Amino acid sequence: MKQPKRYLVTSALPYANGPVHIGHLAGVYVPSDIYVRYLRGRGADVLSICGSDEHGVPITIKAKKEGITPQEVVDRYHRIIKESFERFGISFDIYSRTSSATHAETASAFFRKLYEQGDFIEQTTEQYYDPEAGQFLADRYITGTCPKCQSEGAYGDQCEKCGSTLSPTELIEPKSAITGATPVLRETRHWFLPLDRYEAFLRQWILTEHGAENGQGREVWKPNVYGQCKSWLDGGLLPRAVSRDLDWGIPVPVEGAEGKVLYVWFDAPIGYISATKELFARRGDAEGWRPYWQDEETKLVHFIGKDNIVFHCIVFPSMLRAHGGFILPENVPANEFLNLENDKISTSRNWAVWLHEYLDEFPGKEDVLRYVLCANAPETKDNDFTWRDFQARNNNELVAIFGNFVNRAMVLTHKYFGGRVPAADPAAGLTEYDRGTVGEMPRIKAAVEQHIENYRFREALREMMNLARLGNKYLADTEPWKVIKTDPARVATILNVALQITASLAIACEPFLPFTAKRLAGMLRLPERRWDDIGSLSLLAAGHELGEAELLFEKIEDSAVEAQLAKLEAAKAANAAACATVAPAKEEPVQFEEFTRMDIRVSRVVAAEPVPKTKKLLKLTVDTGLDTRTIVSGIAEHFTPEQLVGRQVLVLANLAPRVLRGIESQGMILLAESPTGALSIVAPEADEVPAGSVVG
Ligand code: B3M
Ligand code: ZN
Repeated sequence: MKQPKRYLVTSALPYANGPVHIGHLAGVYVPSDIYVRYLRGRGADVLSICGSDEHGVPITIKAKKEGITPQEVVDRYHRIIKESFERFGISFDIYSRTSSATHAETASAFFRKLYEQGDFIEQTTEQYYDPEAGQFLADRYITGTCPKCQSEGAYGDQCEKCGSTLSPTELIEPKSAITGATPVLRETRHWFLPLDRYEAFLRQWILTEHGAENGQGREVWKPNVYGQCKSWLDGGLLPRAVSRDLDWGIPVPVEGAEGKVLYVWFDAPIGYISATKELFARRGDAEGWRPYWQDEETKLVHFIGKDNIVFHCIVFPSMLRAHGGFILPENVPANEFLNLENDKISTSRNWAVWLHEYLDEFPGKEDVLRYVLCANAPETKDNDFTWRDFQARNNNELVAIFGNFVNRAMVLTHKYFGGRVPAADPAAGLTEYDRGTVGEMPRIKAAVEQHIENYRFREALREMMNLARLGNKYLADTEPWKVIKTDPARVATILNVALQITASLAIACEPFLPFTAKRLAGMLRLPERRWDDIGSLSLLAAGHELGEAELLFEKIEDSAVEAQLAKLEAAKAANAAACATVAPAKEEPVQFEEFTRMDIRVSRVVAAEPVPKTKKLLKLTVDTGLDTRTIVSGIAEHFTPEQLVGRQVLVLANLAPRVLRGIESQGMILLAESPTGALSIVAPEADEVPAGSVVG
């Protein structure tokens, strides 16, 4: 589209049934925040809209589980999410919630308009009903045996074991998750949005206007988004129910709809509109929201994760189209998923890095996480977050490149020029090399712009860092610390150039690293600047007094990373323990990678003693070749301490530590158990292998 008059940027509304984790951040909130901060820097009229999604079945399930009301669930998580976004510097203009009165009105009015226009079809279908609880059951409320893989505990909409999509009536021996009763089929009436009626419109709008270069000046959608839309459209669209039998949500606002609420995916995207209204109501400008949603010259962009594509690209646009009078999104830059340490992030397994915990555990390091999540953003494919990579990017990039450059420029200026920006030598002027260096700045600026405007935030970040690299290289090549002895006037020029680059960096890094940008601008005493000042050689006037030099980034030590890894291992162990008590492990093949993660080492028992007041436990001291450590093993009924001391054993050395009877056990001895239950030690033949040898 041609230069928009204003921008409206929305970020997927997180469900208020749990806190936000790094997967959400990398997929949605970090990119959208970079985008809006950049636009603000350019002086654009832009709004960033978000809020909690407070309806839907998962919230009612959570409430039941915890014995509290759904309202209490959403109040709790809304607060946690809102606070952690604020602390993390996500700069929404409003963070609202879908339980607000404005939203109930807006969503009800939206539904009523479509209803009155005859845009819905009403259908009676048969659905499972829990006779004991006296209510219809949402798909997630029904569990049973998967018809595809026979595993138990499959849900009415999906089997998490084999990944099949299911419908509730396919489940073998279905049970209500509320009472355990066997559900019965009952008739129920619902409203459906006949998506098939919008197929032609959607094809034209998505495939033609937003498909490959179209010459109409519309933005071309990302291949993952376009591809998903195309396959939905090619598969043929069907009517979708927009109401549910549930007691939590926005009541269906028509006669005879008692006990029915709007489907959460009907009301949630309308939440973007409600939140915009609220924002302007707070500003005392009740009609101010209209141009953002109604003027064709507004550019609307939805930032979402890939699991939300169909709702934002097919369903919501069809709703907007049916309603009329609202603009459609110009782009929906959905990201793929972020994994954590090679495993899918999972709330139920607690395999996640939670934002509010990170903020507590790494105070002052908001930008480090923003940096790493952007550098690893799953823009075109799923990606992996690892704590080692987090550490390496901090230490090798933020500290060694960005921090180092800024610090050298500041410290040298304090040392040689009393903290005042030196004037470039008027006689000699800039050398050709200097000019080459400063000439790079506009190129870098343009590259960052290009990338951000095309939703390539990783590339944009890399270019921004090139500004720091440029400065670092400039100082390394010009060596002011040597030149000072012979030519102080030249050093004045060098540091003037270096400081101008530093000032440009303070502006360019703002969308990505807002906390750092602020501190850096403070150190430089740089007055408010706009994005377009990047590359200027007069950002800091000669004679301008700098503030004190402080370190922008600090090294992250191994111990910090190890603590995080141990925390994850503990989550895994807790989860494994919970699973083991629920159901015996299923025979699932182990992937080679899983096997290679086990660090099994030949070790020697150097001491052994019974654990007091226990029958089964021995406390062993073993030499793993790497270290000497304690392992508590339940083998006291099979071996005496004397039989063990001096023997070689195999130790699983990277098992998460566990505390048994107050003793921390740091590993596990491998044993073979015969069918009769006799235990024998598994070890290399007669001491031929030195301790520390790796088994695998
Ligand atoms: N709450 C789903 C999600 O968090 C949903 C997004 C709503 S955006 C209107 O994945
Ligand atoms: Zn299955």
